Amino acid sequence: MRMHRYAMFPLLLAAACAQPAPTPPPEGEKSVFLEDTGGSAKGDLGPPQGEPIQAVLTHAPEVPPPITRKTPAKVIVDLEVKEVELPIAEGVNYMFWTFGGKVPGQFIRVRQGDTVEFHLKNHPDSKMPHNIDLHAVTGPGGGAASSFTAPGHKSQFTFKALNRGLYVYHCAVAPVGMHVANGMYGLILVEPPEGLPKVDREMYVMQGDFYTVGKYREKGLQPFDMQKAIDENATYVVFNGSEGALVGDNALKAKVGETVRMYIGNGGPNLISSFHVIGEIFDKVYPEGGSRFQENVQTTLVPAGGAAWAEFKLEVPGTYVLVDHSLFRAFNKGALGMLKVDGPEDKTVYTGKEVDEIYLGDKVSDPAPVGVAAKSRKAGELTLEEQVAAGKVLYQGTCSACHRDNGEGVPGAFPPLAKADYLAKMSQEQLIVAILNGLEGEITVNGTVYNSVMPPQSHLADEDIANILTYVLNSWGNAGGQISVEQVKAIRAKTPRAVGAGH
Ligand code: HEC
Ligand SMILES: [Cu+2]
Repeated sequence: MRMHRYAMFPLLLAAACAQPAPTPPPEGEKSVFLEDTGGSAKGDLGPPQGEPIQAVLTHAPEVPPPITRKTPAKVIVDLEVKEVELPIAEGVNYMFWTFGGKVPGQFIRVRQGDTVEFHLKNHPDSKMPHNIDLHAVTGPGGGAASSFTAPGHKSQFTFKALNRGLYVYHCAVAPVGMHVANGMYGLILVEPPEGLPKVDREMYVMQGDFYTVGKYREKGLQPFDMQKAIDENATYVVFNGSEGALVGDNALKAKVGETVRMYIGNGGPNLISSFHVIGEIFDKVYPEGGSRFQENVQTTLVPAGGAAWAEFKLEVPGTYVLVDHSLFRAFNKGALGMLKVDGPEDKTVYTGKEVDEIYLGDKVSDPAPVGVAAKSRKAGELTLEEQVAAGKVLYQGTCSACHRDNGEGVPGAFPPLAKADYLAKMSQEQLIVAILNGLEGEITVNGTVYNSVMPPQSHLADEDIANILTYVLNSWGNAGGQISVEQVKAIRAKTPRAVGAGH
């Protein structure tokens, strides 16, 4: 690609002669403008001026402040690689490899024409060597070969940011896929010389796919699974490094009337994101992080190792849900975030109720009890109350869509679980089998005949099934009882899988 770009030089240079360059370089400076494409020109704007500047780096979802400088500078970026154990989901930890201590890596912001002096440090506690390949670099490997850094070492290289745009950076030490799968990516914005139009808020959201030995939400510290990664069979697909990064109290926030610029990256390593905000239309999208924009966009494709940014105005309050619109990723692998917008209603734009609790399932309630129960079980001190509390959260995310929060079901469609005589007659084993393999055919519950299908729920972890059923048995006037993980595990092991059941 880079070769190709240079091969076209003479041709584009000739075309550029006919048009004035958008921001002329200082007198006498050599520069290369290709073509006036509304601020997209590539160019060396001359040598850095003034004292070197230390780049402000931010953790997602924060973005460094806009650059107001009118001249190129020497910008120093100090980025530290750390291998850290952090939650990827409630009660589930993962050993992330990070640029700056979190996933995604810290956001870097420079101006086109800046000379970037890059310092990469690898923390002494790291187990692995790491490096950095910035897609904003013009030069072999994007900096990778010059930045190979062993634990407890630091490296330095310098590049000139010739092209404006929003770029991914990532580690490129072999096995590259594994370093990226462990969270080694972030974004660097190269602002055009004239800057970007002013907006009220900027935010940083980056998607990534993760591969763990345990299944989705299986508790404890989960190791990386190389085979799943090779098979592109993601266990988690998340925004900003964990399932909970942008939900509940961590939701993104804005106010009615504000304009938002959302920088969206995708670290991959494997999956392409169909990025969508439920209830919003992107007024503008700069696809692939390039110079030109598209307008009135619903869902924008963000490639693995690519980026885009979206700009939109918020007209009405409420909770806007960020998803990868490959929906099983959103609802079964974690690719779900929230933008909470406060302010006055505008009934002429939208009238209705806001968050749909069933649609969002357990994402709206506090998942903390699930983690508490997992910890207690590990310590061998799990109580009935803890199981019930965890089961309630999980029930709301899975069963309540049909059986409702109050266990009353929906007349004619979904049988009640509250004071259900059918449930009361089931043995604990039958109950577990029904969850694993689903239930179909005619059944009579509290005098009403149902002849429908309950889909298998075997994607749930053993621990989650135990907690949900314990909650159901102890709620709404049911007879009580307790179901353990060991019971579920044993029954799963000897129960033949129903057609269509996962895992
Ligand atoms: C997609 C809708 C749906 C979901 C989700 C669902 N069920 Fe069901 N469930 C049904 C239907 C429909 C039946 C009746 C099946 C039949 O007619 O044979 C049923 C039957 C049952 C029964 C036996 C009948 C009764 O009322 O006692 C139990 C117990 C039960 N479900 C528990 C659960 C639990 C626990 C969950 C969550 C892990 C769950 N279900 C999730 C639709 C669902
Ligand atoms: Cu690495």
